[in-house]
Amino acid sequence: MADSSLHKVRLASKGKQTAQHAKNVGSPDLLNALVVASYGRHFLARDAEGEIWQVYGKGKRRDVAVGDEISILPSGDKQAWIEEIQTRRNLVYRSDALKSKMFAANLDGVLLILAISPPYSTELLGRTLTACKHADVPLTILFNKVDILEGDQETLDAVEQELFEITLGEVPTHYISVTEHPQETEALLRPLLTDKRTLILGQSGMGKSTLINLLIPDALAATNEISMALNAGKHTTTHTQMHFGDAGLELIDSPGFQAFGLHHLTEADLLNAFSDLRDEGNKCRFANCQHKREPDCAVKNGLEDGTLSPARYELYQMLKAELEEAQSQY
Ligand SMILES: Nc1nc2c(ncn2[C@@H]2O[C@H](COP(=O)(O)OP(=O)(O)OP(=O)(O)O)[C@@H](O)[C@H]2O)c(=O)[nH]1
Ligand SMILES: [Mg+2]
Ligand SMILES: [Zn+2]
Repeated sequence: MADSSLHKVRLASKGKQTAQHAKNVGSPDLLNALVVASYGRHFLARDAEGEIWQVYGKGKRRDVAVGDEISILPSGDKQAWIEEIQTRRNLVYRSDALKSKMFAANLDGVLLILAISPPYSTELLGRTLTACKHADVPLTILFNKVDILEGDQETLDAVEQELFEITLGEVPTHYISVTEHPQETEALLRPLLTDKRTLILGQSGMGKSTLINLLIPDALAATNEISMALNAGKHTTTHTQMHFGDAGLELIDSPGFQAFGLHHLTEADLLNAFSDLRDEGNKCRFANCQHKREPDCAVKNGLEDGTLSPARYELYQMLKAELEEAQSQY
């Protein structure tokens, strides 16, 4: 049986954040606020009274993510400067060409939405596994649009097999149809998401916004209002935004083209997410074995005798090559 470390997630840090509910005692002019939307250069933040501020940072204070707790200094009509960013309990990055940029912080979980159409990417799955492992955030997979596969048990079985293989069966995976079975979807997800802050991730068209609108009916109106104001069109999400529902439900919608950035990881970090390969690799004859053509390679042997997953091996080699490429640029 493979290492189950993917599942060992830190639970101690869960629970409500209360910092933003109090006025900043040290400096009477400062307000505590929560970053609820990111437009790249500027951000929206919500204060304890629920007022929304357009906030800007200078220098390092420009590096904020949705979910950050910040102190703001009002500068005018609902505009404010970011004065301080509170320590984060976790942070995930998105990638932008060769750089990783801050994406979302202080998360209780990530929900990755996959579907058969448009076809899901195992690469995004591999990245998400690695990023969640590194940030110590629990991951759940939702395979959406099962209605499309009605009567095609063979494809559904193949999908289940592939997802199980890549996740080593250690990531809770649910098969749903948001549009055709909304009640079942809601009954499944409400208990999982209540009183939690969850980043919803997935390629464009997987159904992220549809799901958020099912769980938080006001979300659509709010999103459309902002999209119209920015002339960005209605159906595709163009920025990262947090939506608030009943019972402490917080869902972060994000544009589908975002991939998790992993350029900040070291090779050891990557191996932590592929601990099955790391553990087997420790048995290779050469300490620096690349698991390609070396003799007495325990990884190659494991792939041949079926104890290791070829799909995971390929993902690992791809991400490793990418890290090496990124590191050679600095
Ligand atoms: N057949 C089927 N279609 C669905 C289901 N869920 C969502 N869709 C459709 O998939 C399309 C894309 O849904 P969105 O919610 O906009 O997808 P998204 O993931 O937010 O996409 P981006 O904002 O571009 O990242 C819409 O036309 C939805 O109606 C489902 O369960 N079954
Ligand atoms: Mg969307
Ligand atoms: Zn080897």
